Amino acid sequence: MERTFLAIKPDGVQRGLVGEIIRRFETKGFTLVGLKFQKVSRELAEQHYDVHRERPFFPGLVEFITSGPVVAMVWEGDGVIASARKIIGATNPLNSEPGTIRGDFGINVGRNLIHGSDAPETAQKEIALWFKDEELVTWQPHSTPWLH
Ligand code: 3AN
Repeated sequence: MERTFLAIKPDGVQRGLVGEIIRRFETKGFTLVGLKFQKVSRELAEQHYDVHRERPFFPGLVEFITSGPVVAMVWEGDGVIASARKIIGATNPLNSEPGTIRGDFGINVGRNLIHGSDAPETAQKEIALWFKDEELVTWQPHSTPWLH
């Protein structure tokens, strides 16, 4: 079963949107398999954003993600990687459609509330970076897995 890594960034936590954001993935029908609330070390932040190392916004990105606690999560379900990206919306909240998390709650590309893995390889890498195997819970929410 496909899994993705999502993280509610410090702005999402500060604005009291944790419940609202989690609700969207729950009601869509995806299954939560990992969840933790933590301050992010500079080392973890730099590893997480390694592909952006050469971008001009990299220092600000690391500064921001380490500035306050984040909610790190792993979600599971058919097509969850692409679907979560749709639920999240475009990178720049000014271009995100209403109905998406960023479209409904954000206006600033540097404060876009939530991160979601963009492909199967990045999902695998990010899950391994943020979670130990034993922190992930394999479970069936229903005896009828098609019913959400
Ligand atoms: P996404 O989070 O939609 O996958 P990426 O991977 O292109 O977007 O960028 C990673 C993060 O870098 C974004 N979530 C955003 O916080 C930040 N970012 C991207 N582009 C810019 C930019 N032009 N200025 C400032 N921050 C940016």
